[in-house]
This record gives sequence, C-alpha cells and structure tokens, in this order.
Amino acid sequence: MSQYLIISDTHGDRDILTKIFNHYRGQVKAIFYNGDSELPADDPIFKDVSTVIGNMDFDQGFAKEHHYQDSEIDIYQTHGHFYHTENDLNQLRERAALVGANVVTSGHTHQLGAEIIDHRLFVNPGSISLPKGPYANLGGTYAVLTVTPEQYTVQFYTRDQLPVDQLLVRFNRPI
Ligand SMILES: [Mn+2]
Repeated sequence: MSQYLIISDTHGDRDILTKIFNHYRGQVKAIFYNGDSELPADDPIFKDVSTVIGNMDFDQGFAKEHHYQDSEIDIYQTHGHFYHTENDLNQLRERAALVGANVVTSGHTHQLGAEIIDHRLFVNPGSISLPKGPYANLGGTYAVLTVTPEQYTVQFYTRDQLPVDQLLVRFNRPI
C-alpha cells in the first residue's frame, strides 16, 4: 500500500501548507502540490515536494508538469490551465493519454473531484484556501490517495486535517 498527499491552490496561504506538509512528511510516499502557491519555486517549504506552475505563479522555476513513477503507480501532475480544465477535462484527457499515466492530478478549478475517465483516475484536491463549488462550505480541502494493487482510495480532508465522511471514494483499479 502506498499513500500520496495531494494539495493545491493556496494562493499565498503559506501557513496552512507548512502545517499540512509537516504533518504528512515521512507519512506518505510522495507529496504533490498542484500549483498557485504564489510562492517562489525555491521556497524551502517545497523541499521533497513535487510542484508545478499555476496560472498565478510568476516564478518560472516551477515545472509545467511532472510524470511521477514508482513501483505501484504513475502519476501525471499539472495545474490544469494549459489544458483549460476550467472548461472541461477533454484536453487534459488527451494529454494523459499521450503520457500514459494511471493517475492524473490537477488543481486550478478550486473544485474537488475524483473520478475514473478513460481507465485513469483523475484527482483534483480542491483548493485548501479558496474553495469553490458544492463543497466550498468545508472551507478548503486536500486529498490523500491510497493505492493498492486492487484499489484506489481517495479521502478528502479539511484544513483541520479531519477526514470528510461523505468524501471517501473507492475505485477498483482499471485493468
Ligand atoms: Mn488557483
């Protein structure tokens, strides 16, 4: 079993990132930050964190995308604006098909989501600081992805690091 922290769109809220990164460092296999921190790319907070550039990041030191791979999973990470995810996931789906990843993670919309499309798991953790959409009343969310050979589990958490009961989603891994 492997676990991954996914968080996005803090828009300057450095304190919450510090708190959550400190909690999960050493507890998860990898940490993904999906853009729009509005922090410098070389901020020490991002040590050992996989980051990508968002449309509100002006430090060109951030990468456009990452393709993470370990023995259990491969994860394609990008903010989403290059693929206009504010409209729909069609362009991101095409990019993911080219890359060939099992899991695709993005941010940008500030709306959380976890769904299987084209045999791939798409995870948007929502925004931890400026949430939008049906779950905005939670005040901000992030996600923890758990991977086993058979299943993906995505659990969304609040800023207080409390799991949200109705936001636990399990999928059998597509073949
Ligand atoms: Mn944003």
